[in-house]
Amino acid sequence: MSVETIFDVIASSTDDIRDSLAGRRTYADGQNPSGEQQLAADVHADRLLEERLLALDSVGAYASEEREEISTDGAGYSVAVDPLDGSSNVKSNNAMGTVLGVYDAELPAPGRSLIAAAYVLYGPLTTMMTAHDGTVTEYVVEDGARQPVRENVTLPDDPVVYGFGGRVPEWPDDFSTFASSVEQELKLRYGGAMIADVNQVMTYGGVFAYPALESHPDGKLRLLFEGAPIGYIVETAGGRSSDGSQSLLDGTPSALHQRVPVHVGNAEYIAQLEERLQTR
Ligand code: FDP
Repeated sequence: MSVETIFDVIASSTDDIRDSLAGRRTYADGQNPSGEQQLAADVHADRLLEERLLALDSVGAYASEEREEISTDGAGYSVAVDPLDGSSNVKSNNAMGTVLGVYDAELPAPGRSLIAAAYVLYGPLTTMMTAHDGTVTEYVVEDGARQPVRENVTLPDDPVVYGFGGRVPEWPDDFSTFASSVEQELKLRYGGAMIADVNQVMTYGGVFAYPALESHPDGKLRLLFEGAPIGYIVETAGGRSSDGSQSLLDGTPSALHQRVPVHVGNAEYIAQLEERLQTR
């Protein structure tokens, strides 16, 4: 029940987040803890979700990609939020998302402490994907309310699409070899916001990756806010996730804003990837 209440707060905040975008496409003064410039829209969504999630009795801690410290308010679950994932897409008016992990532990904690995760996709429609109690459900969100459109979501058996982030010359050779074989089988669909790209995989089947890069051996995405919650959703839907050698849920973060290479999708592709990366 309390997890559904957390999901309801996220759903009921989507109109406010969407409505705030028009006037907040400019950069704010600060950087986020990963050293990236923050947009006014990132800061606004972060403050709004902090206030609304911490107001719930079931939530005791709020951590976000946009702030250094964890905000606390008594006992309860720890929520880790990327308030606006893919926010560099605000400028070009392309899709973005919100990502949420509900951890039954003090943060930083491994993905195995997740008891639920969800994401919102701000596309032509606002949709939400939730994973909890072994089930993934997709909703359309209208006027802040969730209407289920797909229950017991599983990755399609016949994968169709792939999307890989980072500059190709920066990919390690073994990842490039894996990518070349994927290109022979699947169709490229890449938009530059993890949530939008992962949602294509959840819809059509396939594989998404933001791999390790030569300049960033740990990749770009953050384990607690992005990698683990997405891994939890994809694995609950029957797919697999990997940091290159193990499930994203098995990584133990030593820092709140730790980065991780992210690979998620149909099991056969993640198996191929791990085989390729481990035969270096
Ligand atoms: P953004 O920086 O626009 O917020 O982690 C954030 C993210 O977007 C992901 O959503 C996306 O997959 C990735 O970074 C894209 O980064 P680059 O355009 O720097 O490759």
